[in-house]
Amino acid sequence: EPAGEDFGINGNVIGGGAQKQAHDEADIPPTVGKHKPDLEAERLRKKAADQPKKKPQEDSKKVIDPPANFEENPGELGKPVRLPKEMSEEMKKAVDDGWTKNAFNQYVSDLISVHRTLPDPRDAWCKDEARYLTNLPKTDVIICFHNEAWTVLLRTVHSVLDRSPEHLIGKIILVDDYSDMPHLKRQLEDYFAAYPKVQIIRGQKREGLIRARILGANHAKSPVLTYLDSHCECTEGWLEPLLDRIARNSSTVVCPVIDVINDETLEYHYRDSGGVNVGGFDWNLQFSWHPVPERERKRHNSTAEPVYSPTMAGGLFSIDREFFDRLGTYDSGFDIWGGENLELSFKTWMCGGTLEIVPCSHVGHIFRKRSPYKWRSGVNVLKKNSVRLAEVWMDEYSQYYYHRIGNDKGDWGDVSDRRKLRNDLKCKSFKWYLDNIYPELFIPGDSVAHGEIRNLGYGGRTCLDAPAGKKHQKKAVGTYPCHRQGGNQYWMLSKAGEIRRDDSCLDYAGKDVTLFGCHGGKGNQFWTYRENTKQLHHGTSGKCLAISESKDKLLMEECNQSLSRQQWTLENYDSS
Ligand code: UD2
Ligand code: MN
Repeated sequence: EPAGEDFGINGNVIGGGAQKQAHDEADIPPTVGKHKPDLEAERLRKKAADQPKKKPQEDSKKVIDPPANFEENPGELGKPVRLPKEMSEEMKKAVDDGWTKNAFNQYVSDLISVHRTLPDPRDAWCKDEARYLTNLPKTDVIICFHNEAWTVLLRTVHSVLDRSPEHLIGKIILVDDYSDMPHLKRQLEDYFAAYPKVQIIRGQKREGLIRARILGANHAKSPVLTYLDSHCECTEGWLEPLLDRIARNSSTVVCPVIDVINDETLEYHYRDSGGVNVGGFDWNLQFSWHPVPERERKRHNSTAEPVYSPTMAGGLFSIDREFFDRLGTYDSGFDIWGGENLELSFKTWMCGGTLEIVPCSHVGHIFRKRSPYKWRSGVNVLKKNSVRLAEVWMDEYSQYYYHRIGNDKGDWGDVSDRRKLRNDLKCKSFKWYLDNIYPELFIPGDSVAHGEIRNLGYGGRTCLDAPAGKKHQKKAVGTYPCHRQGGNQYWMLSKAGEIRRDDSCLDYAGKDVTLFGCHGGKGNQFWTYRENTKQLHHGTSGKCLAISESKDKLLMEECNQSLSRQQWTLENYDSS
C-alpha cells in the first residue's frame, strides 16, 4: 500500500487558494473498504486530529466545513449527499463557485472520501468467475483531463486502484491537457509520488481530448488500453469482463455500462442489465442511446451477455493496443471535443472489428449539462471534426449531414492520410455498416421529402421550426423565417406518414402541435401531404396545418383549399 496518503491532511489538498479547500478528512478512507486495510486510515485520521489546522493563506478562501450535524462519511455506498437548505453566505458562494468552475457540484465532491465505497451494480450472472478467462492481459488506463476538480480526479484514479486486480493494471497514465487550475500543477506529482503505477504526462499546449488521448497511447506499454474520463468511478469487478472480451478476440472493442453519477448529489445510479442501452447516432452526427434492438436480444440467453453496439459514447472503453494502432488510433486533426467516438465506432465495424457494450462492467460518470472549459474561439471545432469524419468514412451518406448543416462545411483541413488509411485497410462501405450494424437508423433518402417545410402564406418566407429537444419530451413546434441552414428547420416526411426529426415526430393530440418520440403507430403522428392542394393533412383530427397571420404560431384548422396559409412546400419532395 502506498504510504503517502497524508498529503493534504490539513485541508491543503486543494491547492493554490483558488479553490475551496477540501474538507479536512476527505482524502482519508473513512470506512473499511474491501481492498483497503482500515488500520492505515485510522492512523492517518488520528494523525490529522493531532495536528493543528493550518490557517488558510491570505489569498485563499476560508475552509468552510459542513454544518456540525452533517452526516458522517457522506456519499458512502454511492448515496446522495444533499447540502442543507440553509447555508451561510460563505458556503453558498463556495458551492456556486464549484458549479461555475466544473458544471457539477464540486463542493459536494470535496465532502466525500476519494475512496468512497459504491454499491455493486452487477447482475448475479456476472459474479461467476468461471465466465472469465484466467489469463487476462494487462491494461494501461489513460485518463485525460483539462481543469478537472481535484477530489473528482483523485476519486477516479483511486477507484481504478481500489477496485481492479493489481496484476491487471500496468500504468495509470494521467494526461494533463494544459490545465491552469493551480491544484493540478506540482501538487499532482506530489500526491501520486507514492503510487508507482501512476504516471503524469503534461501537454505543452492545449491539444483537446483527442490528441491528448493519442499522447497517452504513445506512452502506453501494456497490451490493452483503457480510456476513462477524469470524472469517473469504477465499481467492483468492472475490469475483468472487459479484458475477457479482448483476450478472446483482439479486434473486439468494449465499453462498460456507463452509470450516472448525479451532478448535484454525486449519487451513484445504476440499473440491472435489462435496462442496458446501445449507442447510435443521428444525421446531425450526434450520439444517442437506444434500447437493445430485438434482433440483438435474440442472439442472447441472458441480458448480462455483451451486446453489439453500433457506436460508443466515447469516454470509456478498452481496446487492444495493436488493433488501435492498426486502425490509425484517432484522427489527430480532430480538435478539443467531439466526433472521435463515431470515428472510432465506424472504423471498428467497417475495418473488421466488433464493438460491444459489456453489461457486467459498470463505471460511473458525472454527466454535465454544459461544458465548463474553454473551447477554441473563432472555429466551430465540433463541425470541423464531424466534417472530417463524414469525408473519410461516410461515403455518399455524408450529404445528409451536410444538408443538415445548410451545406456550410467550413474548412476541414486535409484528410488524404485518413482516406489512405481506409483504403489500405480495405474497410467496408458505410452502406454495409448501416445495413448490417445499424439498420434501425432512418435514412433521409428513404423518405418522401427531406429538408425545410415552407409555408406559402403571408409572403411565403416562414418555415416549420423546432429546437432540438429531448426525445419523449413533448415540445411545442413553432415557426421561424426560413433560413436555409438546415438545423431546426430540417424535417423528413417518412413513407409511413411521419414528419420526423431523427427519432422525434410531429404530433397533434388536439392542443399544440408538438415533437414527440416517434411511436410508429400512425394516429396522432400521421400526416399526408396533398400534392395538388399543398396541404398537410392530419390523420386523426382531419385538420390541416396552417400558420397564424402573425406568422409566429402553428394552427390546426378545418381544411380549406383556398387558404394559402394552409399551403406548404416540402424540400426534396419525391412521391414515387
Ligand atoms: C462524451 C464522452 C467523452 C468524449 C466526448 C466526445 C463519455 C462518458 N464521455 O462527452 O469522453 O468522447 O463525448 O468528444 O462517453 N478534455 C481534455 N481536453 C479538452 C477537453 C476535454 O483533456 O480540451 C477531457 C475532459 O477533462 C474529460 C474528457 O476529456 O476527462 C471528456 O470531456 P467531457 O467530460 O467534457 O466530455 P463528455 O463526457 O461530455
Ligand atoms: Mn465526461
